[in-house]
Amino acid sequence: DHNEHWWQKSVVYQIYPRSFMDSNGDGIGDLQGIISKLDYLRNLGVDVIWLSPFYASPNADNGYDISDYQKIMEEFGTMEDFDELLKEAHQRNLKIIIDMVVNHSSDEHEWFKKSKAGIEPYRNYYIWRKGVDGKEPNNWRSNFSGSAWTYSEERQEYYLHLFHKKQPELNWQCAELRNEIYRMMNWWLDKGVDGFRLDVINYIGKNPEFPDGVIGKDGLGDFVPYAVNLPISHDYIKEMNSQVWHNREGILTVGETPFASTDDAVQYSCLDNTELNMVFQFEHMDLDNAEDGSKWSDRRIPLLELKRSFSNWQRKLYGKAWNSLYWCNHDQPRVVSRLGNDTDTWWNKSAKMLATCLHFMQGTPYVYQGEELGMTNYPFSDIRDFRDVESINAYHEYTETLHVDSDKMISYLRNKSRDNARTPMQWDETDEAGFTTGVPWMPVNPNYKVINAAAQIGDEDSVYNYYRKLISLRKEHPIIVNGDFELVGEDDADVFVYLRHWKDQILWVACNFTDRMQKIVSPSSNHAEYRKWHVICDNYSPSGDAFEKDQIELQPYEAVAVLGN
Ligand code: TEU
Ligand code: CA
Repeated sequence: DHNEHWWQKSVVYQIYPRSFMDSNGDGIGDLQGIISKLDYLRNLGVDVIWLSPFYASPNADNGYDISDYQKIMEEFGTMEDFDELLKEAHQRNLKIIIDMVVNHSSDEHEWFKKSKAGIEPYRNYYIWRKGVDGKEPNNWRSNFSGSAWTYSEERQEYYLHLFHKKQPELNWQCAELRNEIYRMMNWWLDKGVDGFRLDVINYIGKNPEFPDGVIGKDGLGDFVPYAVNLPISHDYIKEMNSQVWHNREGILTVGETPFASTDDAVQYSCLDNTELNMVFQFEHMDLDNAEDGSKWSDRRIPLLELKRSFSNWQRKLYGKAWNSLYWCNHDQPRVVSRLGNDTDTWWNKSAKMLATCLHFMQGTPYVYQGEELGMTNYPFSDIRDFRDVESINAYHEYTETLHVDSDKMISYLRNKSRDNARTPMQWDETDEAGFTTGVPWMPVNPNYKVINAAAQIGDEDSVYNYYRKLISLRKEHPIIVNGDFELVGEDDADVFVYLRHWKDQILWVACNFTDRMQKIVSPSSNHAEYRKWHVICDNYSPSGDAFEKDQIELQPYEAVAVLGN
């Protein structure tokens, strides 16, 4: 009655190579560094590795600006290193999916240089427009601040870039370009990679009229209605599916889709397998945005809104499409700081609680490097501490143009900056957390002597071993993969409780998001039809206990999962 796919039962681990492990002391993580940690990942129990970009790049956006899709970034190693990584991973039963950034390339890609020079067929590979009255073709704002158009003296036209000006948008209307991309993707699959994470894949189709967008506080306009989730993007994705992986076995595809609604996602990740296997949606990650929708704020996500959002996604996709589950990636602050409590007292418990809350929902869980150790946000205090172009540009725009107080802006960045995710992985308590023998490209979080892998692997009570347990429970209980979802107590602003049902089983999950005790009603009192209840996971006790009480008191940040049948 159900047809499970391997990727529905899998857990994916994301590696941001620059910050994972440095093998040669230059302060930059690399492919040999990753190879040296494959046994660590095997032990954690994950099935798939997602590698953030490792291709040739001038690094305006840490590799999300690719200058050659078939070359390895020199700092990361060689193609031989990549082949070795793939082989070593496969020997350990780990699959590798690679990050495909094909909405844009680097301006240093040969295609762009030739396009700029007007050479066929490249002329039309990017989105070029004449200016209007000596100004930009329209009012669109780039995601990294300022206009989304930059003028080329050489071509005497503007090109579109929804991100950095060194990330020109590729023109998906151009069939030669599309075929060139499919050829390149097939080349990687022929090499043996197991699939793709597709960067902003819902941005590839643009409205050819390029209308002005609604103006915000910076005087620039919003491109989203004209460049995100357009119907034509579905056509391109369907074409990519049929040209690249449709006739291959064992491939996993996940599309990064900011601003996707549940309806959009039902199309992108429909179980009919004509587009992608799953998406990364952003709704739950955008709940702490400022009032005007912009990213920069010092707010926290209200639990009621978080519950409403998850519940909506769990229910709308059920039986139709597939979602990914994530708290963290290289663009997001650390979840234990964001939604938990990273003080010494509650750090361990709240990191486990958040993991529990996410991992018992339906979808494919993603673990971002260091999340399994409960790594925290960085104590940023000065703009010079930041490396990320998004943060640095936003700081200048907010303090210089919008006249936001600089301390205020630093507090926004401390809350939301992508650099929180990019500090080096904390391997052990030696200098630079064992990440490098040299000077790391970005400072190590000063808490590495307490929070590190070496300290956690042998400690039964560690966040790491709790993640191991969650990952193995998913393999043990099909209800976690297949069950439907019911939110319990939607108006409770302190505790997140939900039920999953599957065949003759029920799974009850309760998570206390506060540092206070919380009284709640036990599932056994409302669901007498199930006779036997037992705890399969609890961050306060080793579990296995029978479970019959009517009223339960959850400890601060307690999370408990109970199976009934
Ligand atoms: O991210 C897409 C994206 O929209 C992000 O810029 C996101 O909005 C932002 O990080 C949150 O403020 C992808 C990649 O994941 C990101 O690292 C790249 O910078 C971006 O695309 C451009 O390639
Ligand atoms: Ca290195």
